[in-house]
Amino acid sequence: MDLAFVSTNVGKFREVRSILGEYGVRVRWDRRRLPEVQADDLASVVEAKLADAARSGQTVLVEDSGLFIPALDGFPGVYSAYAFKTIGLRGMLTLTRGRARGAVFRTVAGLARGSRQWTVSGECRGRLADRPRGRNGFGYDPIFIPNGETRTFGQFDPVEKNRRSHRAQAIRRVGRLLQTLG
Ligand code: ITT
Repeated sequence: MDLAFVSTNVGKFREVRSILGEYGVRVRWDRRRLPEVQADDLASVVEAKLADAARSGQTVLVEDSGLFIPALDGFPGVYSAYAFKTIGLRGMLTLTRGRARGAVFRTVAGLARGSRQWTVSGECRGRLADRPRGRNGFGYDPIFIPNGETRTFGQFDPVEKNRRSHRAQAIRRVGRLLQTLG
């Protein structure tokens, strides 16, 4: 089976391709920037992305992810891409200095086939590192340490990250869904 993954982010594409490969799904990268609505939850962003991306006769996948820091009332959350581009990893660590280190990565994925649509989610709990560590992954990976670990996602190899990340959980749900749909 073939599926189009619509995203500008090559790091996401690589992870999604590898995970859905386990389910026998071939993922094509549709590198389009979809208009991102200003919404305060990932699911609303995904619904809007899906409405734009869905094409009749194709199976289309989109997702939106974010890093939620409880000590900052959930910031950057849905503003994660903007915060990454503006204040970056160092800025995020400065903002959180002296505060509780807890952090949660969340992904909401949306799948469309014909006129039918599904959304699934995944999350990974952890904490912020004191400084960026590791060169793997992308985005906030060098400052995020999943629970039960001492290393950041930036220090995980891609296979390890795909075993436990927020995206891996959401995309495995997509894989199982596709299997039941046939
Ligand atoms: P799209 O075209 O798919 O929207 P994007 O990079 O704009 O790509 P998001 O809005 O979902 O995607 O991403 C929010 C931010 O969170 C962005 O800066 C990402 O780099 C970062 N991010 C998303 N998933 C991540 C992950 O697994 N590890 C680290 N950072 C991640």
